[in-house]
Amino acid sequence: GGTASISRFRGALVGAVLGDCLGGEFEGAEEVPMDRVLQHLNGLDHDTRGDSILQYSDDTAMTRCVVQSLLTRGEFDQQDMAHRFAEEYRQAPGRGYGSGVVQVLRKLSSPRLSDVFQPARAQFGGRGSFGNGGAMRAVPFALAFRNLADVKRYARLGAMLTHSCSLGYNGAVLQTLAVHYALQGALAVPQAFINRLISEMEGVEGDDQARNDARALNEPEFPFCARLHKVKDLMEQNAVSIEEVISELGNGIAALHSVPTAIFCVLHCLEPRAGLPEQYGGLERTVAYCLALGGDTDTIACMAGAIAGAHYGADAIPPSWQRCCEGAEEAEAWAHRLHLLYHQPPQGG
Ligand code: F2R
Ligand code: MG
Ligand code: MG
Repeated sequence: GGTASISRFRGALVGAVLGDCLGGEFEGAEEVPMDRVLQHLNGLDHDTRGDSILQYSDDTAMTRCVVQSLLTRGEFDQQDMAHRFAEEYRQAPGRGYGSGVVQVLRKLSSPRLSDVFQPARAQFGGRGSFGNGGAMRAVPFALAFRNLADVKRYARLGAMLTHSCSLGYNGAVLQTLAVHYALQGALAVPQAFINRLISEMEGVEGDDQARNDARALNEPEFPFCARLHKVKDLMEQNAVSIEEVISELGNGIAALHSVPTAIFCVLHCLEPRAGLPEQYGGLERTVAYCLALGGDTDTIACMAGAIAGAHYGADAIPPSWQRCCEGAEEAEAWAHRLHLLYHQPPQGG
């Protein structure tokens, strides 16, 4: 489809859900041979009865809350979104949440709470979380808002409900920007795509809070920009090993060690690669490659799946994968409604 077409919206949301469900199998694994990944993925083709539904985790559970809040309110409403996170956690606490964030989710359910950003600020001795929990649920912000300033502003605020460290919420901004540009077809020119992300993130990471957080965590200034430059270096190399990707970019639970990695996976898999089946399309290659990294596979595949889905569109999603993943059908319906919201004329102008 054309830029910001319904097909790209469906691809982005279903891609995110698929990455979460398919990646759950290997989350936390140190080494994942590609043979095992392909066995896992190809097994889905043969499951014609559909009796082995792969469940979604916190990544999709929280994304659903973001979608439902944006669709119900028609705008970003921090109280409503916070309430939905808390209620989702209360009803289904076993979706594999991070060990720190559950304290925030419990506090957010208190009727006496007046500032919904306060529990996140109290995390980790007041330093806030740098986990990737804000980034893993960020895709709806790219699908609800068209205007670049709104995309950045609401992605940041949406993440700050649980992640007050800039290395957490700026990861969410980066992930949202990647989906925003992919929706517009920007991945057709990969070098321009990565340059645009770097230039946007130079603005995002230029404030005092980001500088102070980076210093406190012994990271260089502009930490996400530094990682995106590494992505660029890896893109220019002829051959890149999995070990190199992990050592240069990471595969962990921190946003800094997973959002740039997810972006690299999408860029690397734009072309056929040795070790990946020839019959695989780009979205299938991306998901398989993310799983073979090990580490935080559900979240890296969820974020890369959203970006790749926004690029390739819904036709790139194998029906057998979609049938096996909990929440994938529902994501189709959200995509249609978010597409309407995105293309709605601005109010009051
Ligand atoms: N939690 C997981 N997977 C591991 C266990 C799964 C399940 N419980 C099981 O038993 O199998 N996956 C999910 O968590 C990630 C998103 O986490 P989020 O929402 O960012 O959580 P949190 O707790 O805020 O941060 C995660 C961890 O990062 C470390 N951390 C963060 N900020 C820190 C800081 N300022 N100082 C020190 N450490 C910090 C902590 O270890 C946090 O617990 C996704 O992968 C999702 O899939
Ligand atoms: Mg998860
Ligand atoms: Mg995870």
